Amino acid sequence: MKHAWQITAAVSLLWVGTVWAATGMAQIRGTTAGSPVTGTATLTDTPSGLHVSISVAHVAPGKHGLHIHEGSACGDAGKAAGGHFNPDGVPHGFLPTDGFTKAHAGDFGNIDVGADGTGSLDLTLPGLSLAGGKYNVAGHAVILHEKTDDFGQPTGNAGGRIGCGVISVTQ
Ligand SMILES: [Cu+2]
Repeated sequence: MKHAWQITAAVSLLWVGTVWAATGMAQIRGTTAGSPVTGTATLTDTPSGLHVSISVAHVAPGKHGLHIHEGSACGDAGKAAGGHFNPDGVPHGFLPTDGFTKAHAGDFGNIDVGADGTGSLDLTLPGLSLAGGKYNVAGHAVILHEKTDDFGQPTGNAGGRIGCGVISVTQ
């Protein structure tokens, strides 16, 4: 039989794990047959927001739009991921500076890819989470676009979807 303090400790750890320590990832792959695009998104719930670290490789140099989309599938050249993750039904923007009232919750802007075909993006986004609620990104798809997000309406004119991966909670 467990002592009360052991049960309390176990419950506390579970609570901390659920609220602050959740981690997730998405394995990004090319959306068309033979595409060399690869990448990884690593997500961590922290007290200051969801830390998102994304790296990609084998991508054409330049800025590429990077968003969380509503769907949880990557088929049909990425179209299966649906529209942007936009639980508030607001205009398109850049979440880190525009916030939830002027940007979609999935508006991560662009990832800058260098001449060697690799790029990385690190953002900490207050309000986003892996642990439930309106802004829970778990189960949604990370989409890497063919072109630059110019922040025009309705979705930034970023063209086709060259990379995609669905976010899963790992811990
Ligand atoms: Cu997008």
